[in-house]
Amino acid sequence: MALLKFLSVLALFALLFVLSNNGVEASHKIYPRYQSLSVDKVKQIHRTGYHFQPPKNWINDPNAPLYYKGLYHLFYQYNPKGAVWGNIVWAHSVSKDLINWESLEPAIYPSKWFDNYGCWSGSATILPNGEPVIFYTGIVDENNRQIQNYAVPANSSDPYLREWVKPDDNPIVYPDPSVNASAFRDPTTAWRVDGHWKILIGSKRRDRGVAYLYRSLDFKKWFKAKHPLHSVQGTGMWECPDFFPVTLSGEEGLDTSVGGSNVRHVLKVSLDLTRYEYYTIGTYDEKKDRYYPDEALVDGWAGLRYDYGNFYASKTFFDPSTNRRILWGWANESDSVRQDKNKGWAGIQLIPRRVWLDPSGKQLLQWPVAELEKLRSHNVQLRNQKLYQGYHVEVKGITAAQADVDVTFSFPSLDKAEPFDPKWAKLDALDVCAQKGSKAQGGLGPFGLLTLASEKLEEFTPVFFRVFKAADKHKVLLCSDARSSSLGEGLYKPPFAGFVDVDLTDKKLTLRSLIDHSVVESFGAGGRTVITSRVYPIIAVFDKAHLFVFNNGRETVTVENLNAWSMKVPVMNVPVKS
Ligand code: DQQ
Repeated sequence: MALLKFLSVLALFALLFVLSNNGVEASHKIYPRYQSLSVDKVKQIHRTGYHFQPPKNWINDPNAPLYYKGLYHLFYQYNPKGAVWGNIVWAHSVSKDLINWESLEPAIYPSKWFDNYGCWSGSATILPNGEPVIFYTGIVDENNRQIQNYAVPANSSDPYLREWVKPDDNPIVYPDPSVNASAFRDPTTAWRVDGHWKILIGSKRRDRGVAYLYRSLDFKKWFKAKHPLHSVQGTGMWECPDFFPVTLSGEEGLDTSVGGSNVRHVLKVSLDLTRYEYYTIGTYDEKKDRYYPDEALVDGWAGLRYDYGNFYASKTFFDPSTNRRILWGWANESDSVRQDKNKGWAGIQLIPRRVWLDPSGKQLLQWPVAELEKLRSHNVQLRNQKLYQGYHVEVKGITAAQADVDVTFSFPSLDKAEPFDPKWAKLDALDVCAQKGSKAQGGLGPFGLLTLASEKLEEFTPVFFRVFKAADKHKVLLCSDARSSSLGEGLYKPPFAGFVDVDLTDKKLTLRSLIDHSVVESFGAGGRTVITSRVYPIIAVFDKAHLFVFNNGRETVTVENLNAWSMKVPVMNVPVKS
């Protein structure tokens, strides 16, 4: 009887869903001329050497990362027919170490009425019996109306999880008439409190970003909670929400259902309007199912970011084999759609990062997974290299187009730091970086790395610090500035920047940059501020790329210790041998 009642409610919702317009609107840009234009030739020049990418075509969001029976799985949004967004399926790769990847056939692709127009982003949950379930967004019509579906492995004894089935009781969640049906997507990993499972779905109400909460007792029937977990006026559509606990004591990651007094929660959202993300750290009230971000943090566009550069649609997962929480993020191209079509590929996944709570509790810290270090080969070092004003010194002997660099700078005092103009308090770090680039002489800084540089510096991407003296304390700016990165045309070459909340008592700043042909991922001060730039040099390519350390500040800076490694090429999406 109860089942009958449930089915009729479901049928009513289905009917309402089909009949109603639910505020449908266009959101994802379609390129009819290009989206199914098959790629005959892939241009090699800016392809990455050790970042995750398939042999050709378009990729976007990382989906449902998970660890199962000794293998890491990464699914991702993929266009099997072309190099621009469209025809989206879930491509699937597996790895033993997060660095070497083998590819499998797409796991989830349009095949049912509830996903015929696309299989958009989603997440995986590992059930108490150890088996994974995927939740994803199905597109049901040309207007991109969205519902949530689930898929399970056809054979859970297969560690490769090759085949996924979509049971007949799909979909699991319809947008009710109060929800904007074309802005209702990207279900999170589920977590469980007192026997109740919960998930979030990203959405918006007018220009308010919303994370709707759904609950279930049996993981099949899902009911919308009376109020969202959280929402913020003026932030627009929240894509790819991610909600997870972090421990107050140490660096270990926690399974998504862990709660208690030793835990804080993180809510990250990807802002469709700005195409960047922000996160807050806060308290999750498990009884009321409400999330309260810490008051000292900005809960909006100017909030904390995992990455102040080209980084979007990210997702974390808990790795039970090493007790880490690992973050995946997608970096789009910064060239034009036409150039992508000509390259035959677009998009990379950035190197997975371990994330944990800074002991201050005020922000997260990130670091590339340790497995990346297996790719380090030839090593060169600089020790106690003084950088006087105007100096740049080449780091010779490595493949500068494909490298990992880790450097500690020191300075004798903070006295020469330039004053921080109070007017800048209203500006983004990015605007300060735009005004005070790497070439403008400073007091303490700019100093740092010139990555992907041509020998005569016609092209270079500087990653650098500038230290300012504000009324109450010093302010450290980290910039990754693409403005001089290429002589090529039709490219987006922004300066990216973030402030670094770091203690300068020891008068040192560290920087690690992962350089890989068309991407530079930089971790300032041990992962306190991270910035990714996509760049397309035309001179500084392959063995014509150089790496320098530089200083354009009046204060002399010392490279206390620099290690740079040439990076090897991992196995990258070679099909699994069956
Ligand atoms: N990309 C997916 C959506 C998601 C967006 C579609 C974020 O599910 O909201 O490819 O990049």
